[in-house]
Amino acid sequence: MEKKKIISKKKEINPSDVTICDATAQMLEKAKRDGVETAFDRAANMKACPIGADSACCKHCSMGPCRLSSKDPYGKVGVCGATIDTIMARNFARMVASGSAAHTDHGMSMLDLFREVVKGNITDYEIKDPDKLEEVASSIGIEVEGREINDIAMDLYKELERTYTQVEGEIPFAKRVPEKTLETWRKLGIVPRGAMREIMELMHRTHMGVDQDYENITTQINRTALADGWGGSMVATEISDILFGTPSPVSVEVNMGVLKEDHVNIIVHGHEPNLFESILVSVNEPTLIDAAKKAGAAGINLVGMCCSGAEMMSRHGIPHVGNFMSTEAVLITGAVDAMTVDVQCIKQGLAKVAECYGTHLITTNPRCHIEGAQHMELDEHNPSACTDEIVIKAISRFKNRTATIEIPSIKNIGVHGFSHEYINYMLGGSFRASYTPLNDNIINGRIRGVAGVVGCTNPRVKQDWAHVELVKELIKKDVLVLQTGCSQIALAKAGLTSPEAAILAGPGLQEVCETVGMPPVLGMGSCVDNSRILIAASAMVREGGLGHSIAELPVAGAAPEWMSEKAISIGQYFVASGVYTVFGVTFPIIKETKFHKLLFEGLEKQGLGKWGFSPDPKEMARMMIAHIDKKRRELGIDKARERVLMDMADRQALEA
Ligand code: SF4
Ligand code: MSK
Repeated sequence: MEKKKIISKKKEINPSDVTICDATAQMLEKAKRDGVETAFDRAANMKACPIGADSACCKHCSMGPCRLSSKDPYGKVGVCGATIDTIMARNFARMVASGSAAHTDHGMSMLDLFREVVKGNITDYEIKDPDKLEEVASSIGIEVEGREINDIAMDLYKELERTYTQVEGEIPFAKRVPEKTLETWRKLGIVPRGAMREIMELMHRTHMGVDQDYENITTQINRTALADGWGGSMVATEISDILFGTPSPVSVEVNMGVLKEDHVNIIVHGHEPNLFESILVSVNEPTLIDAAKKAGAAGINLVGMCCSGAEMMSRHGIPHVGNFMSTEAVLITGAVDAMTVDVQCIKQGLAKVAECYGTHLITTNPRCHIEGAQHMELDEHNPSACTDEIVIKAISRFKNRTATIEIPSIKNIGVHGFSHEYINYMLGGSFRASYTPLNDNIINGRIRGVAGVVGCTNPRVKQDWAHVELVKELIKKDVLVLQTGCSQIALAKAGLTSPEAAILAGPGLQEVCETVGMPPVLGMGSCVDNSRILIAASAMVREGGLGHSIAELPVAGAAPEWMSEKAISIGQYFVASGVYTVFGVTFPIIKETKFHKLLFEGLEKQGLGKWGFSPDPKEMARMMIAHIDKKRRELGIDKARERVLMDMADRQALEA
C-alpha cells in the first residue's frame, strides 16, 4: 500500500498573540516579511515534551533512559528501581546545581578580576566605591578603621574566596543572615560551606545509585541554592558595586526606540559587567568617534540588553533596548551594527538572525562560543584590544549597511538603580538612613507587604504579560514591588517604573510613593542582583517589629515567566531563606507526589519558605497577597492595616 505523504506545515504566529511588547510585535511582523525565524516561531512549532515538563524521565545511566508516567506517577519505577520522587528530586537538584554554578562562576570571575585589580596586575579597572568596600568588609568582620583601602581589599578578597573554595565551615556572608534564619539552617544542616563543594556534592548525590531519598536530596538542594543566593550571587553583586559603583536612581530610556538609525548601534547582551564597562570606554574614545563620523554616522550609540543592560542602566543610565525574548527581534530592525555577548541567556538562534541582517555577533568570553558567531576574547589585562575592535567592526558594518532598517519608535522612561543602600537612604534620609520608615509603613499598613517580582520572559507565555498583570495587581493592593532582570524591563516598557505610576497603586502605597517621590516598582538590577533583595529582607528583620526571621516577614516572591535553570536556583534560595515563592509557566514536578508536597508545604513546616505555582498572574497575586496577609496576622499587625483603610475611607468620605 502506498504510504500517504504527510506534509508538515509550520504554524504561523500572530505577533500580537505572543507578546504585549509593541516593538517586538512590530519586528515579528517584519521578520515574517523578511522570512526570518525566531524563538517565538520555534516555540509554536515545538510541542514541549509532557514527560520532560513534569521531570518524569531519567537519563542518568544507560540502563535507561526511563520514562515514568505523569498520569500514574507511582505506577512504575526506573530500571534501577528509582521512584518518581527520586527521579524528580534528582532532576530538580541538577537544575539547581546548574543555576547555582552559573551565578557562582560569574561571581568568581568578578572576584578574580577584583584580586588582580587589588594586586595592581590589572589597571584598566579600579575600586570605584571604597565606601561600599568598607561596608562589605565590616559586614563580615574585617577591621576597617584607619586601614589602607588596598589592605582592606586584599583581606576582603581572601575572605570572599572562601565562598567558593572552603570545604568546611560557613560561607562568609552567612554573617549577614538574620540570626533566627541562620539557626534554622544550622538545625537543618543547610548552611553552605563553599559553592564548589556544595555543587560537587549535589552532582555526586544525584548520580545513579547514590542518594535515593527525595528528602535527603532536598537538604542538599537547599544548601546548594543558598550557596548561590548568599554566596556566588551576593559576591557578584557586591564586588561589581565595589569595582564599578553602587547604583543609585537614574532616569533611563527603555525599548527599541533607543536605537538610532543615523548612529553606529552597538548592543551588549549577557551578564558580566566588565565587558560593558570596557566597551563604554571604547565608544567614548575620540579616535573611534571620529572614525564613526568619517563613516557617515552621527555618532556611536551604545545600548544594553537583558541583564548586562539592567546593570548598566542602573549604574550609568545607559539606555536599555529590551529583555530576553526581544534579543532576536532587535536584530530584525536591521539597525544593529554589532551585538556583543558574554555569558548566559544568549540564544544560539541569534547567530542565524544576525547573519540575515549582516550584524556582527561577537562572543567575548572563553566560556561561551557560538557556532556562526565571531569570537574575540576579552582579556581584562588589555580590554580595549577587544572592545575597540568590536567598535571598529560595528563602524565598518554601518558604512556598508544593506539591510532594510525599521526601528519601532517606542521609548519609555523610568527610574532604575535602587540598590538596597539607596532604599535605606531614600526612606530614612541622609541623617538617619535606615529601614525604619519602611518597617513603620508596613506596620501601620500603608504598605501591605513587599514582593520581589523577577525572572525571565518565555515564549510559552505572552511576552511581558504575566509580569505586568501581576505587578499591577500587587501595587493596586498596596504591595511594594522590588524587581530585577528581564521582569524589570517588562515593567519599564509598561511605564510602571516611573514615579508617576504611583497613581496605579493602592491609597497607602501611593501616599508613601508620593511622599518619597519613588515609583511603586523599584528596579534593583540584574538577575544576580536578587541578592540585593535578600539583603533588604535581612535589613527589615534587623530593623525590628516584623519578626525575627525572613520567614516571618510579610513578603513574597514570583517569577511569572521563568525559563532558565538559574531561575530555579533563585526560587529555591528564596524558599530556603524563608520566602513564599510563586512561579508561573509550568512547574517541573508532578502534583500530588511526595516531593511536590515537600516543596509546596513541607519546607514551610521546617521553618523555611515554600513554593507556589500558578500560570495565571491574577491568581498568583491573590496567592501572594493571601500569604502576606497571613504573615501580618501572625505578627499581629493586621489590625493596623484595617485602621489605615478606615482612615482612607474616612478621608474619601470627607472629600466627597
Ligand atoms: Fe533509569 Fe535508574 Fe538509570 Fe535513571 S538511574 S536511567 S531511573 S535505571
Ligand atoms: S537575563 S536568567 S532571561 S532574567 Fe538574567 Fe533575563 Fe532570566 Fe536570563
